[in-house]
This record gives sequence, C-alpha cells and structure tokens, in this order.
Amino acid sequence: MGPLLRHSACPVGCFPVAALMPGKAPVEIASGLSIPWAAVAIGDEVIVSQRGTAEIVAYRPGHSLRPVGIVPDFVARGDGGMLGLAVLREADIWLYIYHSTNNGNRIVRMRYSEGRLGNPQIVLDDIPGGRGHNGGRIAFGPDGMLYVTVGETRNLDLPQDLKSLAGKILRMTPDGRVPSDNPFPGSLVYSFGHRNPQGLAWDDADQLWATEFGDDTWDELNRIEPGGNYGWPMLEGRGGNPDYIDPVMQWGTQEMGPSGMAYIGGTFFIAGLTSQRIWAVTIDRDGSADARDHFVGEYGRIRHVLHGSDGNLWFLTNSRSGGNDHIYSVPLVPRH
Ligand SMILES: [Ca+2]
Repeated sequence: MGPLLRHSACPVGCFPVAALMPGKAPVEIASGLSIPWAAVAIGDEVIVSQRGTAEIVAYRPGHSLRPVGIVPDFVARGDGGMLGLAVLREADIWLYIYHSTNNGNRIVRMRYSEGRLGNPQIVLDDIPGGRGHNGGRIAFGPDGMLYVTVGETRNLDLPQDLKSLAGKILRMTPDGRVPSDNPFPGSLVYSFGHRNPQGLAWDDADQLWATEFGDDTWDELNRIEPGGNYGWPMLEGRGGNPDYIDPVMQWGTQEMGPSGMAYIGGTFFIAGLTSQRIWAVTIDRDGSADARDHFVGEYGRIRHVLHGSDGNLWFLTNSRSGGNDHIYSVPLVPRH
C-alpha cells in the first residue's frame, strides 16, 4: 500500500512517528453544495448533510448530486440545522443524523436501502440547542458506541451541570441508551466542561480526541478521558488547574476555529473553519506536538475533513452565504 503505513502494532499510549500531510492540487469531487456539514461513505456513495436544509443528498463519483430523503421536524437556526452524520452497518445500514428541531436538537436514524432513506427513528430527543454553540458532530467509536458533541448553547451554567447534556460529549448505545460502563451511572455524559466541540477522532490506541471552539482566546485539541472535566467556562485553554484537564494543544482562535477532525495514518487532520486552513497534527509519546497548517485561505472556511473512499483526505468547504460549496479530495503524502 505504498508509504502510508498504519502503525497497527503501536501499543497503548504510543504514537506513530510517521506523519502525513496533504499533497498538492486537491481535486473537486462535488460542487453546488450549500454549507455541507458532514459526509459519510456508504458503498460507493458519499452521503452529505447541508446545514440549512432538511434534504440529505448523495454523491457518486462521475454523477451529479442526488437527493436521498427528507428529515422531518427539521429547523435551521443559527449555527444549528442539519449537522452530524454517522453510519451503523448491521443487517441493515442506518444513517444517524444530528439535527435541530423546534425544541432543541435531536438524533434520528433512518434505514438506508436501495438508495433511499426510510422513516426516522428517534435515538435521542431534546438535546439542548439554541441559536449558537449547538455542537453536532456524531461518530461511532471503536467500542461500537455513538459519541456526540453537544455545545453549551451559550448558557454558561450548563457545561459544569452534570444534569444537563449541554457542553458535553455524550456516549450512548446505538439505540440511545446509557451504556452500563459510562463514567456517571445512568447518564449519557462522557466528559464535561466543554464549550462548542465539533470534532471527534480516535487514534491507533482507540483513544478519543475532540476539537473545541474556544471563546475569543484559545481553541483546543483535547484528549478525552471518561468523566473528565475540560474546564469551561472557568478556563479557556490551558490553566494548570488540577481540577480540570488541559488541552493537549491550543491555538489562538484566529489560527484555528476547529470544526471536524479525522485521524489518518498517525496524523490528526483538523478543519480550520475560522482560520480557512487544514491543520495536520502529530503528537509524540512524550506529549510534544507538531502542528502544520496547509492551504491557508485557498479554499475559504473548511467545515469538515474525513478519510475519503479513495483513500485521500476529503474536505468540505463552508462559505458564509452557502450555495457554492465543494468537497475536495487530496492525496496524503509522508511529511517532509
Ligand atoms: Ca477546555
């Protein structure tokens, strides 16, 4: 498979020394999108959510975008709307969708069959939502559980309130129940003290990491521990307070503004939304990090990155006004 080796033998706590970076010349693979927020591969298709619309679309290489279904009870509101996607492959294929409603945010799942979405089943309803800081990234972990980022909805009382799902990362079974081994018995809360996390990725040791929009000073990359308190709103960025877990990396908000994240071949790729770039980050076993930015300003705001079905890094652009957004594919090459 060429030089892009995955270090599957890396023990717990160890990080590969190999690192990847985007090559030159991204190729546009989909266009005419309006604020695409998430994308997942199903078969030879890519399913895409767009923040302002109830319609889910599919892209297949060489074909135009195709609608595959409508999500009912959808409301576009502020930075909410049609947000995260995840796929569960059982006997059936289920598309999981995090979206806004009149009452907050909701996760539904819809069976994907013969190129169409079936009727929704509610996985989790009444997730706190608002005009801002809705979180919205969802992903299945290597343990088969669904992880969800929920923003604090601009209510600073909620991130430290374990009875609220706002300002949290949640962990649930595929049908929305509390796993018996969650850190707080009877609660979906996996970690707390978050502001507006929108990126989730697992490394080679199955360790969860999350990106988080800071307020006006520090954006964060956090190593997520079950039951961990990540400090918001008492702290933004590193504080050195033993009561809170400091980010492994932090960036000034103009240099980052992180939304989606992917972990590929030993490297974290982070979509710099505010900063209009892609960050490639490696973290050595001693905790020292190497972070390099790519495509600064070349493609505008970038909402999400993922490991594409062609093996490349895919990224989703996010224009301010919507209507002219793209998905690009770029090969990954060894860092030099
Ligand atoms: Ca923090």
